[in-house]
Amino acid sequence: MTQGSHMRDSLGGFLPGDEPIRLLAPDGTATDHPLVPQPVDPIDDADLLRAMYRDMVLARRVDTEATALQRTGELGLWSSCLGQEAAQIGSAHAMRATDFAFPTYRESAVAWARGVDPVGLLGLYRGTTHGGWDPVEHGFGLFTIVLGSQVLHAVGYAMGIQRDGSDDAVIAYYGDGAGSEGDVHEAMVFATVEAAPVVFFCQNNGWAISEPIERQTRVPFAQRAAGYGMPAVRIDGNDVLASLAVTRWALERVRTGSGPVFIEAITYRMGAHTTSDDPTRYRPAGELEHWAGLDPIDRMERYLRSTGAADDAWFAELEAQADALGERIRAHVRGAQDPDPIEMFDHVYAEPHADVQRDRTRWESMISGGAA
Ligand SMILES: Cc1ncc(C[n+]2csc(CCOP(=O)(O)OP(=O)(O)O)c2C)c(N)n1
Ligand SMILES: [Mg+2]
Repeated sequence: MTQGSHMRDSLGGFLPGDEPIRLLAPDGTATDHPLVPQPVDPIDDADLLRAMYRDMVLARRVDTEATALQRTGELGLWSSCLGQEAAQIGSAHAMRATDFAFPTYRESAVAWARGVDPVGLLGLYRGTTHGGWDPVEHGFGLFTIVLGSQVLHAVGYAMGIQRDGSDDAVIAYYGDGAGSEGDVHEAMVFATVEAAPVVFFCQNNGWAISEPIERQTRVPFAQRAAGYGMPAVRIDGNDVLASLAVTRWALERVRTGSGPVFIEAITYRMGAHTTSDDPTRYRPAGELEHWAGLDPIDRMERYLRSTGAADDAWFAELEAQADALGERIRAHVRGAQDPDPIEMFDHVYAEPHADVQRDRTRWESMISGGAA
């Protein structure tokens, strides 16, 4: 059974349509695809392939540490990207340093690949920061909870750099559920009409909390793109090679002024929606096990081992790096100091503002024990 033919009742939850592009099979075998103009060359790109595997493993370690820290009361919440590492790491590796990505709340693997220190990311979920990193420094926007809003921001930013004459490009990440928001529709209208340099990267992970994909669309998402007037590609989102190659192609295309591209990455959220959710209440029996067999990291490990691109010593070294990262994250999170509450007024506007100043004064008075 192929991934593209899955309906929910046959496990997987995806509407049938064009077969997703897959360059790396679950058994670790790499294949060509006639529609991929820039295939990844396994020999020339061995460093890149190892780097992407390393990033997937380390991003997963950040994720599992964060979940454990929430369970022990150190974080208020965590939104796991477990299972979605290939979609995120492959697409992020296709970006230039000067490109810009706009994430939801689940792109912690993209954050990792953009050089964001996970300690900043976890501070957001501990409530010790309202941001956690400098978006401009990393070309990576702040996490966005309001579904779909970052897609509008991405298109607005893309239209801005287009007017600046830059050939940088933008990725707008969003989920299948967010695709039902008006903001995403409006963003696509602007992007296509303006030929904005933006790639819409929809991680279709089958669920919007407990709402299955069938509640969002009657057709594969990729088919919607034609209605806006942009090309669309479906990829196996658990295949880091497909994610890299197709996003590379898409970014190069949008840079040239040819207008936006839509990528539907078919993947699966193997964890809970957030640590506040219990997926056993809505997931059909067997679905998680099915997707565990398609794990993006396992298949890349098989590939690296079978081609000789990495050996036991390399994997052991990576495991040690992951352990050290986990230790560093735990120490930083547990040792994090609460910020001065007054700081929240610092970044509301770039310039001083009378209303903010008034609130700030009242707040200062309240926390120092004065009357409000
Ligand atoms: C405008 C808006 N409506 C509702 C919510 C509540 N909400 C948070 S996440 C979520 C589901 C999103 O699903 P999807 O876009 O598929 O992303 P995923 O969580 O699967 O990565 C909902 C309904 C929200 N954050 N913003
Ligand atoms: Mg989803």
